[in-house]
Amino acid sequence: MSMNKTPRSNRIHIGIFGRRNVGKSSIINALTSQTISLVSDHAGTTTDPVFKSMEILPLGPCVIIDTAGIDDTGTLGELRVDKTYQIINKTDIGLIVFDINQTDFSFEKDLIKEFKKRQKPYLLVANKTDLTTTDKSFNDTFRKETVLNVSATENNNITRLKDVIGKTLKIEEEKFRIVGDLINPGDIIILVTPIDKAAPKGRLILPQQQTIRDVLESDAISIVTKEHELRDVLNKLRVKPKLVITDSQAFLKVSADTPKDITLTSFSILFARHKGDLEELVKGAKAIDSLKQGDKILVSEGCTHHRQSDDIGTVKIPRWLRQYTGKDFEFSYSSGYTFPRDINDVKLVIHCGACMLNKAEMMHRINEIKEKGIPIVNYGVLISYVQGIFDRALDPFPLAKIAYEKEIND
Ligand SMILES: Nc1nc2c(ncn2[C@@H]2O[C@H](COP(=O)(O)OP(=O)(O)OP(=O)(O)O)[C@@H](O)[C@H]2O)c(=O)[nH]1
Ligand code: SF4
Ligand SMILES: [Mg+2]
Repeated sequence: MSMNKTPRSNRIHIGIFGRRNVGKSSIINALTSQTISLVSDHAGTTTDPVFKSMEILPLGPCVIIDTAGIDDTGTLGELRVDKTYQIINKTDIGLIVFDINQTDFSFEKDLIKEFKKRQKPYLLVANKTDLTTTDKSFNDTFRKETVLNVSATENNNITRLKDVIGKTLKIEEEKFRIVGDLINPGDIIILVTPIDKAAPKGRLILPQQQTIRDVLESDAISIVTKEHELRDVLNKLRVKPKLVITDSQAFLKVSADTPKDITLTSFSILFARHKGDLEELVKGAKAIDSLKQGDKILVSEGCTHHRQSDDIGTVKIPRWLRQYTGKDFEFSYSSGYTFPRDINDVKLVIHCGACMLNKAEMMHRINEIKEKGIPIVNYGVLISYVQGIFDRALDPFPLAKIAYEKEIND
């Protein structure tokens, strides 16, 4: 596709932030190797955010947003600060640029906070490395952050910067795909969707629809079947499917019917990753084994769907937990957009697949629960755990497996 035909909304937005005169515009020039941003040695040259569409290799079509330096004071300054925060909302990735010889970092730390609040990725860029003779490391100032040392005017480390931008964006994109990052064009994906009493009349539920859509967007092929026909489908196929995705409730049967050399996972695990934080939800599974008789467990659902007689949250999950642990627990329930605040004595939170919640809402819940030190799992993770198929269902997600193994070894 020609870059001119890529609409701005589909381009990667890279926002450049930082104090005045640190070299933001110069970094853009270096990234694009062309002079499109006005550079000068007077602080405050770029007064309004400048949007430029361009193609940056290997990133593809981008919009670079050159912001005004925002360490201004006074009313005009406040307005500018405000504008900059709005720009953060528009960016897919932010570069927080500072001068390598700088000693005060309060401003950059404030910017980091704004990015974190919005769950936006960012990189720290220490510019003007040509003006320092010491080998500076910012490990003490920015623990856990990625800091890249560059020189915009000398073109030092700019290729690496592009590379890291690309990698960070890729990780971010993967977080938001349902399954697209796991499959290739032409792959066959089998979706197993039981049609039982709980299934809505005349349609498929949202996670199934969205997964089919994501498979199609990857130019892959989706075959939708019920659990009883799966074996037959597999026999009729001449090529091995890339992946089988099943409703968690049919996991045992589907796992038995799917040959071990075919990757199998569940809709809820895919959505745990898509909507929340798979690593955190997987780590929470460890708590299942340390639950004590009578412990309080909160089952939380994202919407108030009509409950069936063998409802998953109120009937099946309590039953499975009792069977697995041999203990009885005190369950409480919440549903809809409200989430109980007074949960300090809860030993485990079990959340639904959150198909009706957006990622921000689910992340907010996970973070709040995590801050209280309470483990959280979701339906899919719990079901696969108590049914002994946890390991298999997590095979496509090595990062989550590592997080879990770390947790049990701690
Ligand atoms: N030595 C050196 N000078 C640099 C480097 N990057 C930028 N400069 C200089 O720093 C000054 C400011 O650069 P700009 O790119 O205009 O900085 P800016 O952050 O866009 O500034 P505002 O738009 O005013 O906020 C210019 O004189 C640049 O030539 C670098 O890596 N090394
Ligand atoms: S939001 Fe939760 S409870 Fe509601 S339909 Fe989706 S998974 Fe079920
Ligand atoms: Mg500038």
